[in-house]
Amino acid sequence: MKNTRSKSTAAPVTEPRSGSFAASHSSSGGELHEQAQGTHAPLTTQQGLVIPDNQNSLRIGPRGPTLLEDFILREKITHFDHERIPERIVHARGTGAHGHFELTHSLEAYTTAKVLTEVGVKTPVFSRISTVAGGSGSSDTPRDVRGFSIKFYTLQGNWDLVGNNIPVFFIQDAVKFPDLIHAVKMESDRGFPQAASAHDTFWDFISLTPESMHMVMWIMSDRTLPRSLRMIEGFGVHSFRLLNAAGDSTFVKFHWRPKLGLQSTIWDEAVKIAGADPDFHRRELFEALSAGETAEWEFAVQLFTQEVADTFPFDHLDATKLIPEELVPLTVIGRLVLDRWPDNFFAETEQVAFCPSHLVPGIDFSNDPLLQGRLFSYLDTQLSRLGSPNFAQLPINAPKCPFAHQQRDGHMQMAQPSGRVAYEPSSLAADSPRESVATGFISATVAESGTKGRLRAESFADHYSQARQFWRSQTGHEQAHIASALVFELSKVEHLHVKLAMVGHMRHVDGGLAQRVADGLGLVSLPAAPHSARPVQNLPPSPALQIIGKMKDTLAGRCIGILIADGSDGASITALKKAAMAAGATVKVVAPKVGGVKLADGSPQAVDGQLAGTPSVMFDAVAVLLSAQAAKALSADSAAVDFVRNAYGHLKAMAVDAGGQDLLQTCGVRPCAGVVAASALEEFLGAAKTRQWDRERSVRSLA
Ligand code: HDE
Repeated sequence: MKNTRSKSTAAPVTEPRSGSFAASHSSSGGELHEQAQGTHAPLTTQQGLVIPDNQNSLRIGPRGPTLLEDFILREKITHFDHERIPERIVHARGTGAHGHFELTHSLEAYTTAKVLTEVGVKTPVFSRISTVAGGSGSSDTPRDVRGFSIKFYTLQGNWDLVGNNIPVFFIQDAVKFPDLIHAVKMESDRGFPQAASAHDTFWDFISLTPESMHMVMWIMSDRTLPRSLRMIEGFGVHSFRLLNAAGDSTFVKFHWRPKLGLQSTIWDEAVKIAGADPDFHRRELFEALSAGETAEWEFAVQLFTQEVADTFPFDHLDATKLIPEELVPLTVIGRLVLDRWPDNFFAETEQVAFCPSHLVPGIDFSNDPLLQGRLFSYLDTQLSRLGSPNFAQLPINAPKCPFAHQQRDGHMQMAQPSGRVAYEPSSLAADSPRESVATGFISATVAESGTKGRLRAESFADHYSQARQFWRSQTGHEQAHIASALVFELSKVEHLHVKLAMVGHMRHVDGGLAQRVADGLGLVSLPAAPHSARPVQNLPPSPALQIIGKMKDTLAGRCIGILIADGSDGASITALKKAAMAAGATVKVVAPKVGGVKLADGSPQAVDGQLAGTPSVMFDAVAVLLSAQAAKALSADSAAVDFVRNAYGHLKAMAVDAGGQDLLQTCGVRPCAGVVAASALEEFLGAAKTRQWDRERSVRSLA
């Protein structure tokens, strides 16, 4: 932490430390201090005391005991001992970035929230994208929902939109959330598996919770395997209300649509990425922002009245349901741009405190029982995580508009309010803050009445129709991935009755799906379907629910890996690099040694990654440009063979020269769509924009 100690009063940075170890030996301490001479502020304790020696603790004699008196050692170690705060019980693993939101279309007719009415105004934001089940040190690519939270620092106070990359949720009532999370997290007795839903307790809970079947379809799809944090959609999930100046309210659902399009990895790839680079998503965003790129989304709304909602074949207050775009179209109203990596991960990404209850005038909650429960949970969790009711004073959480309240004291109070008035109203301080009905937050005036009880609405009882709609909306490739994911997950379940119960539920979704999963599990017969409270409806397919249909025809955000070795042809490398970068891709060169290679003409070529540490799962498409001699040598190197086989198996475009072709042959890769000559640059770059889906059945058995 830096302080304001002025240079003139600062002690010299490097003073001779006679008798100390560092002074008489050229250890790292001695050398570093020499290099640093005159360029750094002096290191101090938290109290501002300059530290003369940061390499040795205070002891009696060079080999004697350490003294308890060493308050500098104790301050440093004590601080270190307390450097972790409790991680989030869910969404512990997250990546954050700063940016802004710009409104392009005013919702003035619907709301008084300035952030949604003042076109062109750039509202600063901080966003955090997370996985749900794993701990903060878990990998980036498990099969999991992604949290997508945005804190808008608006002129009327902070607005937190705390959503997910999936528009529906597992449960209808907040009271089930602890059960759901206990079931999906590591099992209580054994402490595993980490960040994985493929285990008994999760599927046991799900099999007994029919309302989760729609969400199950989403989590078994490739939506839970994003290619990049910049390539996910986002959803506010619940219905909210917008309130206009007249006090009229309109329901709204919030959507984020990624500029780079929706893209996912495939399961085998995601598993291998977790080993190759557990920070795959965090690193990708870091590198993109560092290179001056951005992460961008369109912000869109679905607006509807109670009268329109009454015509839906489901209840919009039920968070296990979505409103198909075909039923209520999306209106794009703005753009979110993330362009700045935080200065400090802990201070910003870890300490940021999102609460769905952080609202601005003109936006209000609906009665969705899941949302209602969340309004309590988040403030409570921040108190436990951040340890103080003063968490809003942390720079990442503080509003950027004027604020004034009478809340005082408490653990880690940073402000020093003056004066004797800490209450409202007061006649003693003329300038003390007062309530303001004209600009304040007003709740929607909604009449509520009813019998008190632990109730669930009848309109929440249809658990399968939208699950079926989701299934029927997918392409054949996506259906195969969903069926295979169910087989994979249930194959990890030890209890047969749980597997049978899940296949039974699938019968309500689609008979063919149930049969495919049963076959994949090796069941001899189809189990009975459970009782369904409502007949399952055949809702019309919604193509907007696909991923493949939403991939964009672009190389932006995609990364091409070129495998080379000594003797590779420099001209081919340069031509490929140039064309790929001109088309918007990034390019990384991989070789057996990170020190570089000697090209065919004897010139040196720098490389970005060592082959053994940079497998092809890091890339969206690959090129293999090798001399005949290098191809022969690499055919005996498993890293090279895996590079080729995995790129092929993960349905990637591949460009090869003659040497590359030799290696492909050794790896058993035959010429097929998407495997092209390195000279056919245009064809290769076209294929690199997508996956070669038709190849899949020839490389993998799918359910
Ligand atoms: Fe959360 N959720 N949640 N959740 N949630 C938390 O708050 C909770 C739900 C979501 O990047 C916790 O600060 C309950 C739905 C995100 O910091 C906690 C229920 C959706 C994040 C909590 C839900 C979400 C959280 C843990 C059922 C999508 C990460 C740490 C009623 C709309 C925020 C924290 C970040 C985090 C409670 C369900 C999204 C415990 C009780 C539905 C993106 O308060």
